[in-house]
Amino acid sequence: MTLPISADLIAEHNAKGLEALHEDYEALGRKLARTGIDIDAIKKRVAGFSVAVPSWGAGRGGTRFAKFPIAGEPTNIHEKLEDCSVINQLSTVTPRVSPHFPWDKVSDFKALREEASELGLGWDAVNSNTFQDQVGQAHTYANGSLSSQDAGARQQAVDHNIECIEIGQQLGSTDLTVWVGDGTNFPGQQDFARSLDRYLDAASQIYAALPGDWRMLLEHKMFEPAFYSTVISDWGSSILAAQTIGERCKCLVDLGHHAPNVNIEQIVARLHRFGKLGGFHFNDSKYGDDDLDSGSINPHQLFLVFNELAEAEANPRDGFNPSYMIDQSHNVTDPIESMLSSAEAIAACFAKASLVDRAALHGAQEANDTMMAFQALRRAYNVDVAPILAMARVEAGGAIDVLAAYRASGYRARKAQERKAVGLGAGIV
Ligand code: LRH
Ligand code: MN
Repeated sequence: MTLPISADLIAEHNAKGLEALHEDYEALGRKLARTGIDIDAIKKRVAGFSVAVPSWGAGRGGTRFAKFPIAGEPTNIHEKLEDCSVINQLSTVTPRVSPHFPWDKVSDFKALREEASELGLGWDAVNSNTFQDQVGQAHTYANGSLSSQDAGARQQAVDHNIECIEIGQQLGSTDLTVWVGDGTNFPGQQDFARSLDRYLDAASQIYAALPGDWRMLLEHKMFEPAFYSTVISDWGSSILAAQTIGERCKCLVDLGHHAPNVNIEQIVARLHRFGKLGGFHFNDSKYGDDDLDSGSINPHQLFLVFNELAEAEANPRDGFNPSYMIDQSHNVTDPIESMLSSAEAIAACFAKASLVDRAALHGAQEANDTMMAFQALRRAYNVDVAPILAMARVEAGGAIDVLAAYRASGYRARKAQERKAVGLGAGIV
């Protein structure tokens, strides 16, 4: 394996902080032991945690107004994999990449799989794209894809999703994420029931092509690109569609796809209750689908989502195997730094949720002791788990301070010399 950052550089960086880390870790260990928690057990859980990074997040993102590229940003999937490898090398919690097609299309996927494995990376869910027209495409998606009234567009979208499955099989993936932007901008533009029925019929054709060990993850979204109605607009439409389509059709929760202040942690509990919790796209937002860094706006909500995941893990329904993936648009930061920071925020919420005294919580809930129930969560949320995350990272060959190590590596400046410049543009990629 030839990794982009030298192990010596990471060791050198860690050497400066190791003594302080051990001090902080032992102090936290003594504090947690007083409440009966074994810090090494939490570290072991954290060492087993991972979240996938989106290939499309390795480059700068943008809005409809503009995208401002940075020097040395990746220009193809090969360079994106290199950057994703840097994130995993330093964080040790992002060993998989979630690709998007046709953005990441190559002629030899077997070679791409080997290339990724050489970089210490595997593959998570593959994402289809029927929200953009490709050059030379026979049928436009301007009026929708899986729900389009145009049978040709629907069949084209079905075929594309099946092609994504075939690509995913070559990469070793076992999940297909299906997000469609299908919807309307005007009342009356399309019939809600007929649109959904067309979607269900087309999605069922994709499901019929799903290999036995694969899942199909439906991603709901309230609005954008449609601004009056969206075919799969919320968890209700998604779970009903997943129940209609098939057992291995599950629901994916993109945190940014809900109206402000929606109780997303309750949606997680509901989807799990009915055995339909398939996965996540982690990010954060203040207004719309802002695709901001996970935990950067509302870290408490992310903690409450992981609290529900800890409850779900303890009470499996049709198993418990949600895919954890990041889905962000890095418009103003170095994408590698944003994904390092986001992976840390996500792992921190997983660790804090593991610190909740569930017996105390459940006891207080049964006793209607509201304050003590809330305090059971708040006590865990208030723990600074950074020493646990850093110790787990160091023991896995990662960096104590991921951002400092990344900056010390001079990786981006090096890539700015090697890579061709990305042109100005707009949009997410
Ligand atoms: C839609 C979405 C979806 C991806 C796209 C890049 O907003 O969240 O998951 O296909 O972003
Ligand atoms: Mn998403």
